[in-house]
Amino acid sequence: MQEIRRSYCGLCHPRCGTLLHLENGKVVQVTGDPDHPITKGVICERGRLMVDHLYHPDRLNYPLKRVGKKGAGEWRQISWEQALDEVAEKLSGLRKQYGAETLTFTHGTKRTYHWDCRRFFNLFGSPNTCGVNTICMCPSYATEFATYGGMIMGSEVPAAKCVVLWGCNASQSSPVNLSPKLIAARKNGAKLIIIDPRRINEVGKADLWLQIRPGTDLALMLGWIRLIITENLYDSDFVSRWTIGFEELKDAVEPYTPEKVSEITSVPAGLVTESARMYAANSPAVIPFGLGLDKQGVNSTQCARGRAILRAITGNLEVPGGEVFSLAGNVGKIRDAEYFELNEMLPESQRIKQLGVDRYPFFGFPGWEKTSAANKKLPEGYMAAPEAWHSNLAHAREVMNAIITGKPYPVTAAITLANNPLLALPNTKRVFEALQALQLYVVVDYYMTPSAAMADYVFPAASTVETSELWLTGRFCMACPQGIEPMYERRNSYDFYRGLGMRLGQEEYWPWERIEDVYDHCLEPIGLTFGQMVDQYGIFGEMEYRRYERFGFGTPSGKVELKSSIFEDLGADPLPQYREPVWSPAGSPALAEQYPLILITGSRFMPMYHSEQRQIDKARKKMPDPLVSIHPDTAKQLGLSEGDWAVISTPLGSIRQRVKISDVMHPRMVDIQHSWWFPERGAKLPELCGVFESNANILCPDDPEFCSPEIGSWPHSALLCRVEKEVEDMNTLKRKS
Ligand SMILES: Nc1nc2c(c(=O)[nH]1)N[C@H]1C(S)=C(S)[C@@H](COP(=O)(O)OP(=O)(O)OC[C@H]3O[C@@H](n4cnc5c(=O)[nH]c(N)nc54)[C@H](O)[C@@H]3O)O[C@H]1N2
Ligand SMILES: Nc1nc2c(c(=O)[nH]1)N[C@H]1C(S)=C(S)[C@@H](COP(=O)(O)OP(=O)(O)OC[C@H]3O[C@@H](n4cnc5c(=O)[nH]c(N)nc54)[C@H](O)[C@@H]3O)O[C@H]1N2
Ligand code: SF4
Ligand SMILES: [Mo]
Repeated sequence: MQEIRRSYCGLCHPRCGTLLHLENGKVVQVTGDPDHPITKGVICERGRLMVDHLYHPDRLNYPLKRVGKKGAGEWRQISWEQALDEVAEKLSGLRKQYGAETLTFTHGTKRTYHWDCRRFFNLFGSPNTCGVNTICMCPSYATEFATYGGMIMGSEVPAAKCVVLWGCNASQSSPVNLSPKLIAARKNGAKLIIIDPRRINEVGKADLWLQIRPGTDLALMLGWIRLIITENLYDSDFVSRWTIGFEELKDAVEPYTPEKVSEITSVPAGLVTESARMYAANSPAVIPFGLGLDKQGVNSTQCARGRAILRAITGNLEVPGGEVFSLAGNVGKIRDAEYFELNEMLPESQRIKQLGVDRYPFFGFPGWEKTSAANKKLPEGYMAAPEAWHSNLAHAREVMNAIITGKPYPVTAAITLANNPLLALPNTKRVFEALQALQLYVVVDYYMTPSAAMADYVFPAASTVETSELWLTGRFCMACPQGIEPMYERRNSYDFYRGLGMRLGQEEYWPWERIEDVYDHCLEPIGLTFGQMVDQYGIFGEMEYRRYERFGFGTPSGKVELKSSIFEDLGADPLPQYREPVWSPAGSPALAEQYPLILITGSRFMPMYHSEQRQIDKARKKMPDPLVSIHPDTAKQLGLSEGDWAVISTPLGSIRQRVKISDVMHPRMVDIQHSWWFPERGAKLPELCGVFESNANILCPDDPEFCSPEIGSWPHSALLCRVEKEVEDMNTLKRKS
């Protein structure tokens, strides 16, 4: 019997609408849903792998309890009831012994609901959720809340007259969302400026390409701001009516002449000037989010500030074809994630224990409380509220250190859901030491990952087609329907947290039995049920531009704060100041003698999504091995040929990847792929699926001097390394030693 059911793909952010083709109850093919109002039938090559993922023989299908030594790969299958009972009992005991802050959580990029985790943690009493948000998008969001009281959730790219792709590899990272919008913008005659140390695919269609030295973007931004001010290219009406701190900003950027910027960034001075003029003269203009800025460590937070300032002074905020961040019409009335997080339930006495908050108050409760308070002055439903899960976090390094040392207090238990800390977080050795030291480690995942292999309990997760989702953005709210019943005993994250909460005295806060009941509650204010939303795919709100004319901005002053009062109150630089990266030819010349090449990591590539798809044959056929990209001249000097195994080293350690010769790279730079592990090698120690062999994060540091002083963002880019031809397989070497 054949059947077609509507569902969605959640293998990355856009939540593309899909059709599941079933034969005798089994999904045999996934195609795009042509009636879907946003994705209109398009899905990417990864989305087409959903069938392989859904039925993969390595999928976790039942809860497992560790029976052998940690990491020995010996498990017993138990029921969800028993697993939840045991985990809850252990958590309860640890909370009694050490306090609720003894439990931590590590998260990845948004795959599941997240507010359910925050709700559970707030009710449990721990402020210590941590993870990749410290470097992924959230430094941008948090600083945008501080600067103009909202976060850009989707620039209006197709209608823009100028698009700046700044550290954003759209063809590989956003093939279904940003990439087609760029093409549409170009068709409409938009200018395209690329600022990227690599000659990415879009360079071929661009008006200008600035091959910037990694980690120096802030200097370029300050140069752009200076030029835009001195040549009177800014929107003086907007600046005088709607910003504060302009004079101070003007003074702060004064040193950044095109010549000085050129010296720092390696971009020719003429190009600095030409690009700034092109951006300022072609409004509306947009600078979509690019991780190349968030992942550069010391300067990342102020880069996000620099970009926000550029958007504001050029008059591009909240205009058609520009940078829009207010919510549209009815969409603003839907109960949002922050409503469900229950942050108010976590008392001050627990908030102050958040690990890392002393060093990075802006990214913990103090900063979040300030951005929240400013946001609450606006009428309800006008702007998204700053969610605690993406702007209020413990710092992962501080958490790992506390697990290892017991200081400032014992952190003894951790939950990981939809994250692979051994591959996603920097300084893998420290993370590994921490996972080993935990008294209780619980992982919820699709597969037995290297991180899951270190757990005491592993729970099987439902794929997105086995559950549902309400996906809220500024313009529309999308209802993503469950395609099929969960197979085996896979469940969604809501069931996991509710199951734990119900066993830990939180019964009154989990009244909704199923996730769809929660969505009904979300939609109550607009008089729809989740089922009705699914039938109509979602709702589009009416967009009102320049609403600040009526209500102001959600900042303490009600204006765009070019000089940030929130940063100033919290002891951070209120105006952006450029810092030389800690490891760089100019910043550490002695080190650069031993490690002469600039290292960037993690440029996205299809069809992989972070550490996923490594067990899917069709994906591995396309990308069988981890690749290090090297310029032909550099490869020649190092005696490297295409396909050789190379050893890449930083002062933190060495890994091996296969050489890809590519003139996309600057001769002084190399780019290594991130998140590589080898599921085929077996999930037990010491090999642990080869997680220590080609993993980029073995090379990436996270000590305080490498991190941004405001948020603690660590560097996955703008580092130094050495590359050598592998003389002998590192495994052979290891076995010998
Ligand atoms: N060196 C370097 N490191 C980086 C980066 C880089 O550029 N360079 N990028 C960083 C960035 S931006 C990010 S966002 C992180 C990504 O880091 P993560 O988001 O942690 O990504 P993964 O390592 O793939 O781990 C995600 C895990 O969640 C599982 N999973 C997927 N969907 C679900 C689900 O619905 N439920 C559950 N329970 N599990 C699920 C997957 O099987 C996988 O094991 O990596 C960061 N690390
Ligand atoms: N295929 C695939 N797509 C993904 C993901 C994935 O794992 N795989 N991950 C998703 C996630 S969580 C994220 S956060 C996004 C990120 O997606 P993007 O924002 O596109 O991020 P990246 O590809 O990491 O890097 C973008 C570009 O930054 C450049 N870059 C590196 N260092 C610097 C620098 O110092 N300055 C400048 N100007 N540029 C620099 C790199 O050359 C690269 O071209 O991708 C999402 N999409
Ligand atoms: S993996 Fe592809 S099909 Fe799936 S949500 Fe992402 S872009 Fe869409
Ligand atoms: Mo990310």
